[in-house]
Amino acid sequence: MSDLKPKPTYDTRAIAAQFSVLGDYVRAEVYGSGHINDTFCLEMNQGGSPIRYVLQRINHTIFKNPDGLMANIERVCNHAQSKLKQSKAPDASRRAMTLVPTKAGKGWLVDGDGNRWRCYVFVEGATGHDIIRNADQAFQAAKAFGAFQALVADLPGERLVETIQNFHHTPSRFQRFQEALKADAHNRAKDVRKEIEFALARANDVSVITDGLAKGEIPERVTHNDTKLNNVLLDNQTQEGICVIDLDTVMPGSALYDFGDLVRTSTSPAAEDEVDLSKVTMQMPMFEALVKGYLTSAKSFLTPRERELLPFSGKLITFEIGLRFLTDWLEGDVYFKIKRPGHNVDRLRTQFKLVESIEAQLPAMQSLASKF
Ligand code: ADP
Ligand code: GN1
Ligand code: MG
Repeated sequence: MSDLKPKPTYDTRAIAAQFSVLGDYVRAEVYGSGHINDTFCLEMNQGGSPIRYVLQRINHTIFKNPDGLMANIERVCNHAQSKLKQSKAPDASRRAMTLVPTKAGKGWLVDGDGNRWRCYVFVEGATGHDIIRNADQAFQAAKAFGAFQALVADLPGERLVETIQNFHHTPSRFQRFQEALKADAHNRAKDVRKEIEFALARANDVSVITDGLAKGEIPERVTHNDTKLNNVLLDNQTQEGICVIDLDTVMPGSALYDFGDLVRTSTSPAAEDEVDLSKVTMQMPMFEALVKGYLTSAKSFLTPRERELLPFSGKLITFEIGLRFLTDWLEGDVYFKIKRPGHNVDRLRTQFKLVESIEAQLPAMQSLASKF
């Protein structure tokens, strides 16, 4: 089983002092449940009132071009803010991420150790949920991610930088899995034999979306690429999907990657790392709410082929992320943050269980999706 690595510590007071934040430093606590970056909730005190910010260290082992990534994010945030201003949307400042500049006027900070830091305005009164509670949340999340795709569809300027090459290229993910299996560098394949068989049996599914993109049957769009439920903040009062966050992977992709990841994270009532697999199941009312919510924002631009593949995308993206957890287990837990030994095994099992559940219901999902 894996050894948990000691967590590095950072001088968040000194980091915060280099951003144009208001008030006096109170504390910065580790925040959220992301698997990739180091996120802190920074609390400042301005004349007795607390002001919060999100301070993040970008994981530059994973994001090898953090400056290109931040340049993408600056463009996306500026574009979103200016469109929101034009539309005179109520509560505009909570509807898109706002970067707080450094005192030197830059969009991000490079510290003495080469770490890249960014600071966002904290969107108050909203929550990123790890587990779906009801169909309205699924509707709201899908509507918000569809609206985000519509928002960035007319992003001016050059093609965005690909912050991780082949991020949703499922055939490449499958190949990497096969290589990790062949090497079995940590002698861990023996613990996941059944899951390895499950993965190998689905080799024929992996190229459906990438082939469609290559042949021009599926259009390339600017997509979010990490549309898990907790990457959209839902307003605590109204439950509206108020702000899409975690913009690291906003880059060229397919709308199906985004819809597929919504199916993965918003149809099952179980946590991604649930150990009781009997809880993992694709719930049709949640899927229906996702389709309705997504089409509310995306109906006008989706092509017939994209519409047709919405249910399948849920199966493929769930399989792909399961495959990535499996690969990370075989490679020694080097990518995703883990909180316990075997964490990646627990995660991959929920994903493959969900794939099974989707497979069993795919015809019904297809007939439902074709009705809207
Ligand atoms: P990761 O890439 O590691 O998933 P995220 O960018 O998703 O990191 O941030 C981690 C968590 O921090 C989110 O799940 C969310 O709860 C919180 N968060 C991030 N940005 C904001 C924000 N601007 N306002 C409020 N909460 C935020
Ligand atoms: C990671 O950053 P976070 O925790 O929102 C990962 C996604 C996976 C997800 C699985 C850059 O997302 O691709 O789908 O974990 N992000 C990256 O929960 O690899
Ligand atoms: Mg996240």
